[in-house]
Order: sequence, then structure tokens, then C-alpha cells
Amino acid sequence: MKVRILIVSMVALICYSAVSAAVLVVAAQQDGLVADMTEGVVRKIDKDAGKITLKHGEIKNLNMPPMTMVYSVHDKSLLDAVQTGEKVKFKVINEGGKFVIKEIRPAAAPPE
Ligand SMILES: [Cu+2]
Repeated sequence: MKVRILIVSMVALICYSAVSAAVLVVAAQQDGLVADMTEGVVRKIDKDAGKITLKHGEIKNLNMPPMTMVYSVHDKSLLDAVQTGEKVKFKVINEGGKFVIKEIRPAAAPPE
């Protein structure tokens, strides 16, 4: 009888863990914490303001269709790696309603 209770408890615990993990992944995706690299072309760089204008493809983690728009960067030094007119790959997240680029690099560069 004790063994049976133990097995039932273990199964319950495993199910609970699996559900918790799945819920966390979904929550992270909705917050944009799990972000894919998106392709884009640099239209304009404003280093003083820490902003970059990108013509970008679909951004799956933000559910955003292709368009041209201005983004803030997490750190102004990120802008040193790219140039106007260049094809880039970037990672953007939604930080409390504000889209912030966390990572950006020339599309030709190998991933780190
Ligand atoms: Cu956009």
C-alpha cells in the first residue's frame, strides 16, 4: 500500500513538473524573453539617442509582420557592430511595451 502511494505521488510530481515547465516556456515566449534572430536591413543609426531604424522581416516572438521602424538598443555599443545599409540579424524583446534590441550583428557574421 505504501509503495502504491509513493508511485502515485511520484507520477503526480512528474506531471506537475512537466506542466510547470510548459507554463514557464509559454510565459517567457509571451514576454518575448525567448527571442529568435530576425533578419533586417539598417536604414539609419542614431548612436547618441541609442536608436536604430530597421527594415525587418517577420518577428515571430513579437508577432510582428515585416516593416520599417525605429528600435531602441539595450546598449549603445551594440550600434558599433553594424552600418547603415547593412544586412543584419537581431534579437528584439518587448520590455514593458517597449521594443528593445538585445543583440544585433551583421548577417554575414558567424554566430558567437
Ligand atoms: Cu517592426
